[in-house]
Amino acid sequence: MDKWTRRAFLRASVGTGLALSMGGAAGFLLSGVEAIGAEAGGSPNVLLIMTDTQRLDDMGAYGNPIIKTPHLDGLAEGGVKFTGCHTQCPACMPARATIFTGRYPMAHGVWSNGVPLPETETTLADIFAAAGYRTGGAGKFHFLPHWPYRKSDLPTMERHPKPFYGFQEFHLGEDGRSGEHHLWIKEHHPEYYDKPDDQLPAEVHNSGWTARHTIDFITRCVREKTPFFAFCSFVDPHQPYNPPPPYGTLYDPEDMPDPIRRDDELESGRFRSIARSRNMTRHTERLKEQRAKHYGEMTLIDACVGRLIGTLDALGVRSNTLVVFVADHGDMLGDHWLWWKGPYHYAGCTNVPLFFNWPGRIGAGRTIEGLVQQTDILPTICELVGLETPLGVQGRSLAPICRGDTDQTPYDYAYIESVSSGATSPDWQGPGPARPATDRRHTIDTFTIRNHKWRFTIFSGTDDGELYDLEKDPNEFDNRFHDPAYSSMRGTLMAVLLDRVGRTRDPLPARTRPY
Ligand SMILES: [Ca+2]
Repeated sequence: MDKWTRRAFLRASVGTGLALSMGGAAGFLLSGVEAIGAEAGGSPNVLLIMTDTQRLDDMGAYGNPIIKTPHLDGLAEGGVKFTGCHTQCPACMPARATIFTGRYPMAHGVWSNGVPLPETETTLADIFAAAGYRTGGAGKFHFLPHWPYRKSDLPTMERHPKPFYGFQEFHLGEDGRSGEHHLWIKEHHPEYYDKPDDQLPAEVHNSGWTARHTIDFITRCVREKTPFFAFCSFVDPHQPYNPPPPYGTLYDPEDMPDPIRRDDELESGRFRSIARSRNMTRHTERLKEQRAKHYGEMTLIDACVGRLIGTLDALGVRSNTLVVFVADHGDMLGDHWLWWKGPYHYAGCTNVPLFFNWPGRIGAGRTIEGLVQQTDILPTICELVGLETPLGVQGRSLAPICRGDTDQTPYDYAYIESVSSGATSPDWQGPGPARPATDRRHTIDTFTIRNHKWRFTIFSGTDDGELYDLEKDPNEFDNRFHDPAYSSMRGTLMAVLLDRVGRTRDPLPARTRPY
């Protein structure tokens, strides 16, 4: 079945689940969860939990001795934890599109924030809906652009009475208190409408709201004996870092680690102009205050995850539910004088936590250090629950690793790209005038391969790049790209990189005639 035919098939299948889910949505959020009793049999459920802008080391289970994430740690240590997962693009929309399609940015087409996920792509939710599952999600999807933070006109189920990228039920609470979360506060908690996040009760905050919708969805599915694919997607610990009480004061800034950086990077580093323009990153004390609040946002998320897992336990479906956790990308948090995320392919920005937990089905306590990618999440979930992976998926299934058949990951190198374009569509709604598609004057694309020994990056259209010898220089300080001592290795890595660039393309649109 080609992509177009398959899409039509999925659309038809999704429609059949809609009436049920719309009816169920009328029942509002539960204050508590009643035990249903018997363990549900039949098709296994899936709970995909995602965070936004979480580094690998923003979790106790990944070696952070300060941050408190006991529920996430328990899940990670009770399953298979990957330490070598890299995003294929350190930006929200491309990373999410990759996780949901199992395809590289140059295949699904979401090469940057601001590009909608094409309707022709098949998402995880499409696959589960077609298999007879109930599909529901809450929180940050970011399949559609946010800019300029349209507070009220993002899709809601009322306004968009059809599945949203395969989700029969969806509650969008995207960045900047927008979408349905914004509307909900306005209607149900007007006293907090003008308050910043750090003055909200945790239950009104986006994280609490996202968890509650997910809990409500799961509870209804179990009661109606329908297998579910649930997506619980937290907007945090994305900036601004301002968690509600008590999470904003949970950590002492003095306890925060120093950023990984060196003075000479401000003079000669690739991103020195960006680093210099962000005055805040100069001040270590201020950085540590922000990091303490970033950690606070993670601990609130962890409390929410504890409630999600408690719900699965109370409903008796824990052992029939695959739980998957991943972040879309990392955060520089002051490393290399940089902040947030961007086309920086340092580990702080690209290396994300990923684990699979399924008591009795996935062995506990295993840590896999080999390289894996966000492209692999979709085929892994499909294989673990017994669904066929659609044609066109480019990632590799990690199910054999999860089952304990092997510790060997499918890659010698992870691949990362950040592409840019000066051109904008005629529908451009950002600052400044629209620029024609032929305007490529500002295009510099960044392509990277990395493993545990090397990080190699090229900037297209220039003779510049980055080459770090990670065994000698794990913090990516000394760029050997132009070092004659590394010229042979540079050639070898260039060949590997060009091969990956070529193999990640998927020409679109599909042709309609032989010639
Ligand atoms: Ca935040």
